[in-house]
Amino acid sequence: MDRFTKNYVDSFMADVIAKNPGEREFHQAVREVVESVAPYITSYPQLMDLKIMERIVEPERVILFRVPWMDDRGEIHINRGYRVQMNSALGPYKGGIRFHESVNLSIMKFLAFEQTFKNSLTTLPMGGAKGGSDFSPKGRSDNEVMRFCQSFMTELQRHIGADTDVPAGDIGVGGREIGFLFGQYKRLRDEFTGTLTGKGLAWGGSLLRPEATGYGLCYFTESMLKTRGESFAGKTVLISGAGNVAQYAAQKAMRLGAKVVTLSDSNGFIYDPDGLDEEKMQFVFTLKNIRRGRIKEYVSAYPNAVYYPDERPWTIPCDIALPCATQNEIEEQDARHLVDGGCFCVAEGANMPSTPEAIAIFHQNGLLYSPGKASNAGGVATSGLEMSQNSMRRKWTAEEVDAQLRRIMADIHAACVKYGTQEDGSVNYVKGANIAGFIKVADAMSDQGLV
Ligand code: NDP
Ligand code: 2IT
Repeated sequence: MDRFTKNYVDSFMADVIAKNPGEREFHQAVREVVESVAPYITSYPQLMDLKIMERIVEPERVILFRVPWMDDRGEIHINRGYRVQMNSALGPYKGGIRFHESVNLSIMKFLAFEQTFKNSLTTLPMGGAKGGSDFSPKGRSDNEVMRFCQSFMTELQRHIGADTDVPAGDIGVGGREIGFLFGQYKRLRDEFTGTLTGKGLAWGGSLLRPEATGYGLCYFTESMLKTRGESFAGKTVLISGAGNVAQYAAQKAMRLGAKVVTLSDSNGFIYDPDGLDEEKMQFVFTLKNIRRGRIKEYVSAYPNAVYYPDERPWTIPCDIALPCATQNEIEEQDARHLVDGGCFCVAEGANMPSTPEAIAIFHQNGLLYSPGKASNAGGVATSGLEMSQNSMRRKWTAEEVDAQLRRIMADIHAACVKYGTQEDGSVNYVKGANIAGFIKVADAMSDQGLV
């Protein structure tokens, strides 16, 4: 980076930090994008004059609201609801809803910011948004979750719509929550539209949407591996998380011939030296999605496996790591462990799971490394396909959706290669994804005038 570009990044970040004090995750996500696109921006004075980057980091709208609800014992709880409508240059706002006790404005803004570039990469017409609440469904009854979702949607419904803003799931929001949210939306607005994605298959959902993020992650990883003449076959794979993304990443990696040896949750991880198989996967689906249990229960069913409480999986030797839990779950020391353990490929299923220090270690050691906005885009891409099916009032077969998902992931990989190939022939997927995602949004914003 030349001195002029470095000065641009430094002064830009100083402004962002001053304007958004304490928003650590938001600063982290912005810095990564600005560092990638600064050389591009500084060579196009028009983008500088139009202040495209200054506009992109300012959400078009932030909605913050009270969510009161009553638990099964009659006690009243007050949570905070959010919807950050970041950018609508490419289409209606689109992005998930997260229910987790850690949710705050910084996390919502970083996710909405990432979503803007991710959605641009999918090639589909979607703007960027994110929403959620500091409510955790963990340990709550179905009735409590329903009452919370109804209260949340009672306010959110006035800000969303099929052509305005289309939410979906994320951490803590799966099929059950989308059902309750959709029911209340329909009741209040008296319309059966595709305003949420991730819906049930009988009422407007798309085949393969539940699988899409994990499957798309594996399709993207296959393309990365292919650049080195490699594949999943025979590789040892670490996966973190045990939720939606982790489950289907594990299933697909296993079906592509890999040995998946770990899964985790916020309490610890399980290591199964024999690897997952179809039967073990069914156990995990039932454990997590029906019984809503904890991953440590895996070792009671499969005693060859070991449970490591309060630890992350990254110390286990592997070839490939697929982080699928949450932001900043791979820190510098974890990255060193991965490198020392023989890992040569890290593809992110979660959003921003690697810290900047961890990413630097991956790059220094020549790993194949892809940021979530490229490799986990299959989820929102299939949400885009669900929107298309809803608009046409049609339903595509699983084969049709899978073929489109594969094509989209291949196109995203090609875009990363186009904009991220270095002089030595290696691909910097961070640079590639950020520049490719940015150009479309920036061009659309210049076309649409000062809004
Ligand atoms: P789920 O709620 O289904 O699963 C989340 C998993 O991650 C759980 O195993 C959870 O464990 C674990 N986890 C959550 N927070 C933490 C934490 N602070 N520390 C350690 N573990 C944690 O969510 P998803 O699978 O949908 O989402 C996982 C990641 O993928 C997120 O980063 C999300 O933003 C991203 N993503 C999701 C997409 C989707 O379509 N669902 C699309 C693209 C990205 P526990 O039960 O203990 O909380
Ligand atoms: O982070 C993400 O891309 C998601 N949680 C999915 C969003 C969506 O609208 O499907």
